[in-house]
Amino acid sequence: MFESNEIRADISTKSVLDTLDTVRELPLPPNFLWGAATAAYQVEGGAQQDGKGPSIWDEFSHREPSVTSGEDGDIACDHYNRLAEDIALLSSYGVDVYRFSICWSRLIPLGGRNDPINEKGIAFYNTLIDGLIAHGIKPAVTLYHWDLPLELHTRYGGMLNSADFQADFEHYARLCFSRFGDRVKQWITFNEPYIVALFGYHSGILAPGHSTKTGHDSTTEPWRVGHSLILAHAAAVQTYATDFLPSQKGNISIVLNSDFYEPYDATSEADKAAARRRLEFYVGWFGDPIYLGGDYPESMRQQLGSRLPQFTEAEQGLLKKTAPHNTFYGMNHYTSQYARARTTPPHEEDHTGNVEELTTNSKGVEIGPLSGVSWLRVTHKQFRKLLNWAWDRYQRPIYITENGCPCPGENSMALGQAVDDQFRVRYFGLYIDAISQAINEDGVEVAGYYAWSLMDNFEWAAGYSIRFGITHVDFATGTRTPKKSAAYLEETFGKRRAIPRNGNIANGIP
Ligand code: GBH
Repeated sequence: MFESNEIRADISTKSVLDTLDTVRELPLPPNFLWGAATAAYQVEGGAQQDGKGPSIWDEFSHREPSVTSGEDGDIACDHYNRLAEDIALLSSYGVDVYRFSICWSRLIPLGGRNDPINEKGIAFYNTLIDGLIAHGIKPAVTLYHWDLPLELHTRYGGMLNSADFQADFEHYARLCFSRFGDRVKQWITFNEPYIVALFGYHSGILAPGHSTKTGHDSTTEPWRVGHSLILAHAAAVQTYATDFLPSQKGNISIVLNSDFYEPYDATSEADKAAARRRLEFYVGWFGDPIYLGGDYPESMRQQLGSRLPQFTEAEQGLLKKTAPHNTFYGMNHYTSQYARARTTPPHEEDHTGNVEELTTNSKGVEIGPLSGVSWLRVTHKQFRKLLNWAWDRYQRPIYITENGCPCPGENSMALGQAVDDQFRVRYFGLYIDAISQAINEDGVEVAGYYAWSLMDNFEWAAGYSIRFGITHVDFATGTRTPKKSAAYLEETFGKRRAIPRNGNIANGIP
């Protein structure tokens, strides 16, 4: 499964650049926000510092025999010990926003609602938040980016236990709102629930590594985990809306990721339906209950039957009540694929809506040029379509909470070549053009763009070999070196926004 992460050192960046479209530098609204994003386990390190408890990723990345790249996040970018330097770096890039995640087991080492709180963990995030604000940078905080306190997994199966997980997450969220909410105005509960449920409990590529191969029931676990995530999200939103919103006046929502899907055969009704169904299984799974306050998409109910949990009446009430408090749509987006309807009945473990996912269509046309990782092709035109799809369905201002790519062959380049990241510059430029078109030509509300990632980091199961940063990190020494894409982002957002950035306009969070 890791072959799919192979880098493409065989392709020279120049010849690949020739296959990419030209950037048009189309305009953006003056109050459009831009920034950079990271996640705790991918950058912090300090795995055992200052009372932090272990998370499922500490356990998973050390599991023997190795089930990932063999690398771990013990040190990662050592961000935990280089905080001042990294805030200065962000400031030098001129970002409006920094999206980071809080490591739950730094605040509550055992994770549970009756477990002790670690004030040193709170102090770390206070220093970060205060440092950002002192530099005029808005913090956007993710409560959960995949690092569940290990104890909750051992104690009751983590997200497989909806009631306990909901209660513990609500308690952790409340702690964060009460300690940080005076200064944090954009909250994200969960990063990519789809990936948590399917990569954690179906393919087993991510922690905790459940799959049929490892003796777990992948025909039911992902759907139960998804259910728990939706309910825990709703509980946190309810708590925020009731106890914090009146005084703190911030925003809260979730981040949903997905590819966009084009029909494999553009003339086939079955493939067109397959492309629509694929998005319902990807995004509607979470988006419909959360933003529409409704049930799972009908297509999912039909295929999954009793394996898809039911919402009780009380749960439905909670979803209805909290739906309007999700004031934005957080979108992580990287790439797109073709969807082809399968002609055989769905396999019990199918999670796609019985759709085959392909990179080449019926006419032999590739969806887009390959980046430095096999799952990511440059598909900016499909990005514009996904923005329209999300806006039409959910009618919330969209924040692109992650977008980025590794350059072909980047990991095997010398520093001087790696920081001259023209492929990434072009990718950013094209995707930002797509945002401009969605806003100005299609009437979609897009309010911000957070590049993934501030710096090269621990790319989960792929370890350190896949680099998404706008900053190069030498993992042996921790040395940071800005790449050209960092300067490009500052320059392009400066140019595209009608008036130059100043203290007054970076205030666009609705
Ligand atoms: C995001 O997920 C994550 O939020 C972020 O932490 C991560 O660093 C970033 O993407 C870049 O990957 O190896 O063929 O099995 C995006 C969704 C899910 C896309 C896992 C890649 C692995 C495909 N990702 N998927 S494969």
